[in-house]
Amino acid sequence: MFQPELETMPSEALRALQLDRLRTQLRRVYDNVPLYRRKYDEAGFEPDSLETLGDLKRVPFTVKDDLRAAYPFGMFAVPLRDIVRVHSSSGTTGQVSVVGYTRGDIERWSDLMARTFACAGATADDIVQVTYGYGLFTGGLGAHYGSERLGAMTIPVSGGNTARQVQILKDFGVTVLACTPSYALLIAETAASMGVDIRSLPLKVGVFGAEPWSEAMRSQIEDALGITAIDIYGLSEVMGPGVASECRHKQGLHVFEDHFLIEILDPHTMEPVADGEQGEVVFTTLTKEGIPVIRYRTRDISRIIPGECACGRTFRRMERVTGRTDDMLIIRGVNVYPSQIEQVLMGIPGVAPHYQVVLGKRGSMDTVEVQVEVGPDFAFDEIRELESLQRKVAGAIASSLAVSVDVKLVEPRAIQRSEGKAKRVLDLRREGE
Ligand code: DLL
Repeated sequence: MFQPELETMPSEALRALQLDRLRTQLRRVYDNVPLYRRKYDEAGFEPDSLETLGDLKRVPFTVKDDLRAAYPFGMFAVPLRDIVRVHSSSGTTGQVSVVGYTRGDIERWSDLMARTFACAGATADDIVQVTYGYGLFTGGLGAHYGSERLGAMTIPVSGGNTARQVQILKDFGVTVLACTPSYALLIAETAASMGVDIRSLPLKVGVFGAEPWSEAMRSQIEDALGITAIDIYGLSEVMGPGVASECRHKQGLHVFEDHFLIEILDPHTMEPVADGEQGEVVFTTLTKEGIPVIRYRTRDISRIIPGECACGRTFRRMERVTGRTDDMLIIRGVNVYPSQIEQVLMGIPGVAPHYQVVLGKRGSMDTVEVQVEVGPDFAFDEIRELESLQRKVAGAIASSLAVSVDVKLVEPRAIQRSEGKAKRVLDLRREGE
């Protein structure tokens, strides 16, 4: 562990620390950010009136539109001269949100990312290839500072140029790879086409996140690269990567609760769900100075995994994020996340781990087509085999998810590869796409 005294804190002490930090944080946002002052005044919420963590339910939410409306710096809680860095959310639609970090924020973020690498089993002896994009995206620089803080040798490759990624992995004897899970698969695929046996390299662990991925995808990646794959989670508005991380037990992601308060709420009623139930993840930052967020609605769906973890960390664990409320497909009334489709696809022999869900329209009817690549050894011109596999895929989706979708098998490499976050849903119903 990178900070064992904090990571194993008894839960009573942790709750007391959280309450203390929360009270300070509420006072700071009320005094320094007009949006919070206005919201709290309107709701009749007096920041100093918070006496227990349970009182949090009286505090108004913060949503992505608040950050967008405040573009670029309107929600910063410190003067701009105290901000030493900005990043932005990847925002595929509309205005991006800009987040600012004080020197103290960068310090804490570095510690939390060092914790993340340590959670994955990395130490100062490791050689870390950072393949998350450097730039406004939080992935690259976040991982970079954490890896350096841990004392590991850090290679700032950033994303792209996959052949060079493979060359560096091999030549530098890289032991830890940090990138999106979909890019890890592309690296494996590229290595194979270059004649590099990636499984025999010193690479032993992957620190993967920034997009939803299924347990079945994890097995595929672990198998293709010959490594242990660890899920890491975070979001720009809350800090970037380093909000939660799996440990070597891979039984959910420890939320770094000394810095972030997690709530799981029913996305319709916004009431807490019962322990262990799924809901929308809502975070409150407890130590951020540049742009604290209070009860920020992430739209990510997860649940708290009850019980203790064998690693000894006392921070509660959230389950891997299945998807975002805005990625959820409603297929003939059934709610489905692309990652659930992925989980089914990955269990079918002959199918490759590359897929896309294409939404279209036939007349006034919405259509859903799952396009998935066949494996490299599949005889694509054998019509009968193709049809049989197609039926098998459609049948597996129907029986696991209770929805019927059109399935289209496509040739190897027909699905566009991604060097960052994979685009799993292609919506042709919208104009301009
Ligand atoms: O993706 C931060 C990050 C970088 C996390 C590198 C992990 C590794 P954003 O670009 O703001 O920040 O996107 C945040 O990505 O709300 C989730 O929907 C999704 N996401 C992030 N990590 C995971 C994960 C970074 N492990 C949004 N599993 C979040 C599923 C994830 N979804």
